[in-house]
Amino acid sequence: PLNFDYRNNYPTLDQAYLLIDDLASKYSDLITVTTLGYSHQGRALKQVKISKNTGTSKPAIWIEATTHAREWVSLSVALGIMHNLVNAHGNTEKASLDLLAAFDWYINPIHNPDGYVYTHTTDRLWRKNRQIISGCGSIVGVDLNRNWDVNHGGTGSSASCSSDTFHGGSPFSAPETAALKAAVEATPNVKAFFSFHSYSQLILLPYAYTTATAPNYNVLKTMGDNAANALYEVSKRRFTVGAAAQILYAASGGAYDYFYVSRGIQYSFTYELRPSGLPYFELPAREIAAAIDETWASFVSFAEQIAVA
Ligand code: 0X9
Ligand code: ZN
Repeated sequence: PLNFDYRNNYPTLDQAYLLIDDLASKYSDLITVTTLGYSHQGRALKQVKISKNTGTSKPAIWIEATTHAREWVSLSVALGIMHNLVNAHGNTEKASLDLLAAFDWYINPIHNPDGYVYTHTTDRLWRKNRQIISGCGSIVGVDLNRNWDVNHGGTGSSASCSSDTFHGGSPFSAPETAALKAAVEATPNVKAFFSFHSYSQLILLPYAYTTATAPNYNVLKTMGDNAANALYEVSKRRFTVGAAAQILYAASGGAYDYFYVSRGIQYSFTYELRPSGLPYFELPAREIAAAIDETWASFVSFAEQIAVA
């Protein structure tokens, strides 16, 4: 069995995929790993389903991480969530809720494997995927968090190939977003969706694409505040909670807005994990464990609140 210490080291793509397969074979009664699609360069996009057979159908919660290649801690947190969900079969120390009795969990821990590999081999601060686009010459890459079909091409995204927020030629022109869209939409009864990014220490609520206030903003704000308080209890770190376009910046074509606006998923959130500022995307490996533990506390709080919402 693989012995990779994901709480203190950042894995390569191969190490992360081995770790996921290893966890799945160890908890084969709970975890099913499938391939939800393929990246531009042909890498598998892994889908991890965590589900306890209780003889009842449960609402689903979807999670995606590592959309932006350089945001390595988002993968670490996704790995931490998977481990924590299965290690105590969803009954965790802090949770009053049996997380596996309440929900089926679906995780795409590395939404952008091509970009992730590139950050390990060539450019630590690469953000987009590595897609070759007709009309862009030798300039590659689509910002996967601008490629979804929600005000595509609008505010906070760029039509320029060389931009880090290049939205791509059309919605779902990136194979990664098209595949995740299809996978989520093939999942029955999705109650919540979470995207994990870094950095800034924020819990973002809809909308990102407009500064308008979302219909259930007050409910989401209360949930987010409770989650941020749970996080604070663990690490004394403050995460700010609010609508993305109001507290960060407006950005069209994002995943969590898509599921909220276009698919009617009422509980849709984006985390911006630690740090709050410097050293930005390059969170030291010695902080991974703390990032996992604080995020987990807030995530459990979200799950408990969503279960009764
Ligand atoms: O710009 C993004 O896609 C996210 N920030 S990041 O630094 N991780 O790239 C924010 C996404 C949600 N918020 C907005 N779209 N405003
Ligand atoms: Zn990001």
